[in-house]
Amino acid sequence: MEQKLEKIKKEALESIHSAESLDSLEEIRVRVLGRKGELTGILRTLGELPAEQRNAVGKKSNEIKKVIEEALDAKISGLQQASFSGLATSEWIDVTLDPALSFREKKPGHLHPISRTQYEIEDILTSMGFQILDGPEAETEYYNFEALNIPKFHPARDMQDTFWTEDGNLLRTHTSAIQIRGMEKMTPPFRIMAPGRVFRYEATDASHEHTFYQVEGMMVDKDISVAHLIYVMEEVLSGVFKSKVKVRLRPGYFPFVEPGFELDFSCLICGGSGCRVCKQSGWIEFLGCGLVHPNVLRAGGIDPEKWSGFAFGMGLNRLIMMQAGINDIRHFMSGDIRFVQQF
Ligand code: FA5
Repeated sequence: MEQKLEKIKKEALESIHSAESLDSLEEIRVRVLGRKGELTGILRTLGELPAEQRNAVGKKSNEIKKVIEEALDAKISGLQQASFSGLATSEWIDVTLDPALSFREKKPGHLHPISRTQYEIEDILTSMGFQILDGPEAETEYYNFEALNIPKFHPARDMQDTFWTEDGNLLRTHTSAIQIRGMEKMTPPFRIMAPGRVFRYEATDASHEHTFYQVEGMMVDKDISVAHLIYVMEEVLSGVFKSKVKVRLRPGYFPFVEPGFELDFSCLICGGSGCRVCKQSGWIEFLGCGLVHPNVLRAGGIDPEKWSGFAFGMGLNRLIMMQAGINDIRHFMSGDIRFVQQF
């Protein structure tokens, strides 16, 4: 037994000596002195030893325990001391460094142009009483098409090429899907807006992306007319461009509005006299809008005999392209930091 005790002591002191971290010292303590440790095991079985051995082994075990504990304590304080003195070299700050220099090296981040314009539009619309709603990017066919008066096999589905999921759902092709979700939640009268990312299964070019951003707006109240729509659109655009903007409507077809319109705004570059950007027309094509179709109100649980509404859906990417003179929509998704840093 004595030999066994000496062996435990020798091995423990050797491992303590060569330990390089507080964690490994803790492992040694548990291995030797822990509840199931080597030395604790011997102390526990003292009662089973013959009386003449019991005292001697008990005394020896306790002496060894003390020696090991002292060695552990000494090594722990040694390691702690060493780590404190190492702080001076590992965590120093050069107080003489020019703060302007270090600031330039670490450029602070800023909002992506899409987020910035989205927040601006949110501010303008919420100041007019519009409430911001959110909806899922992976949608059901019902919310994206059917409830919007676009039944299966309707040719209008071809206007928005769709990414279908294997389980028969889809990636929303427009934020109009949130119109129905909104109507289900709200009680008229209400004004809602929904910014979000949308997806279309189409080939990309300088003005078409497969993933882009839209902002949807919808107002439902008594006797809503096209005049309300025009007023809200002029307010939004004048706010975004920070100067008075005029809009005009042309007939446009979207199954979820009747009448439906394409909305253009007066070209800010030439003031309406005609230039390259507006293709000499004085107007820039901007978004789709109209008065909410009675079938859509009904799908949202709203009585079209009592209530009417307008809705619009604008493309954020193209708006920012016009604002900032960006000539290719694919820059937004390129992940090129040089593009984002310009804003
Ligand atoms: C729609 O998405 C309708 N939901 C808009 C609407 C809402 C009409 C409410 C009536 C009432 P459209 O497919 O035209 O419509 O898209 C709206 C805007 O999204 C376009 O004006 C354009 O700015 C942008 N957009 C459409 N397709 C792309 C594309 N592939 N890449 C980038 N922007 C696009």
